[in-house]
Amino acid sequence: MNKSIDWSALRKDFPILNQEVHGKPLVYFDNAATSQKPRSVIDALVHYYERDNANVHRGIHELSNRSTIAFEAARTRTAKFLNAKSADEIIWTRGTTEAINLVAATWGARHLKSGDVILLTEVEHHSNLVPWQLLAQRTGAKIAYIPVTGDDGALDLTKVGSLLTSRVKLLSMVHISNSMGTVNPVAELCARARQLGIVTLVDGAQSAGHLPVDVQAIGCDFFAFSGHKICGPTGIGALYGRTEILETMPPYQGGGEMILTVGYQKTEFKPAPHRFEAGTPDISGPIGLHAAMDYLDAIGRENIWRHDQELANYAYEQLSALKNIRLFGPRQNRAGLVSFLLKDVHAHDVVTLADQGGVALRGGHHCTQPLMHKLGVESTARASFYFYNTKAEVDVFIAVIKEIQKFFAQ
Ligand code: 7TS
Repeated sequence: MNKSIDWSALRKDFPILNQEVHGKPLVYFDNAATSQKPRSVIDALVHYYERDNANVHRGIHELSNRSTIAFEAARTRTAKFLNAKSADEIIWTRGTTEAINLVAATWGARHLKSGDVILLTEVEHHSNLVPWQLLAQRTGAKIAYIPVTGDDGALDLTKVGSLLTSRVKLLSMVHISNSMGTVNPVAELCARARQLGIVTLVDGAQSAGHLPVDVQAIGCDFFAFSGHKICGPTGIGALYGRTEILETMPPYQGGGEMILTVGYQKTEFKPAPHRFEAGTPDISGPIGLHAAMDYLDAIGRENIWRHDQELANYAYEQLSALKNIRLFGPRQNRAGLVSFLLKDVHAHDVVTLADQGGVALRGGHHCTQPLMHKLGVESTARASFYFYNTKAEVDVFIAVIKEIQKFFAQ
């Protein structure tokens, strides 16, 4: 599909974008941290609380029925969003972090033992590192890493063959790096892992709302994402798990909702996905997320991806024309963000001064501390884009960066 879209007109759907910060029009370039929410998502939440609010799966009164229908419709919508085979492959979580922790706690507890290897990459977010380190401590498993080649944030694929040994039980990797903007070849890596019977997890926190995602085409066993990064509410996300593999996994937490029958000594659990969802869930979250997915797909994620890349390339080209700047991430096929350091200026100073110009950036290690250390830096400054951002905003950002350089050159 190649429709032409009036991107700046979409901005009207986002009430928050229409404001000034420190007397300057807000330029929101912290979308990798969280995205803004369109009116339709806000309205879906208000509608739910004003008309339908009730607990799900237990009442047989009208409001409970409405809530349950909307809650499960969101699950079906999520399956479609990821092209999963069935809604039963979608487990609600608080976000990407909890989704990965769920896999570590349940699949990991069942299938990993001492001496097994968990293969990760050196560009992972802490949420795809720490749960595996905790699991490795509990089980005696080891962690190995596909190395990064350098500032370009690319994986050294020449090392993959020797790393995929018979000891490896799981390959877990990020789809799009939040600190570099690299797009990893996840389908190729999943295919290689699958040939060896290795289970795969893709961290889709930065990809799900930015490009079309097809979990069957990627060929992963698990895929995790967060609703708040794709125009949905905070506190809701999902784990996709292939049915065959979910069936092998014990429950996550115990409590109401996830059981078939309970005795004083023994409990029989529901099948997936309900087995993994104990207690009253976040109900408004999936409903808001449903509205967000409808909103994104009305634009078309292939169009969003093209727009993201255009902005990132435009920003990257202008930043590379500056002196005394170190740029991170790939030149080609860059996701919608730029990551950089100005010589002799701390990333936090860049962010603080940019904020005075109305531009919201992020500075720090971006929860990728090991990667920062490997590249010999403490932090970078990052501008991350979404479809409601414009080239005119990138121009403001570049002007602000030039001002900051001038200020520090004095
Ligand atoms: N994985 C990646 C690649 C991420 O970018 C993030 C959040 C997470 C996992 C965790 O997602 P959560 O919703 O469970 O917190 N990334 C960022 C960021 O880049 N700045 O703030 C959060």
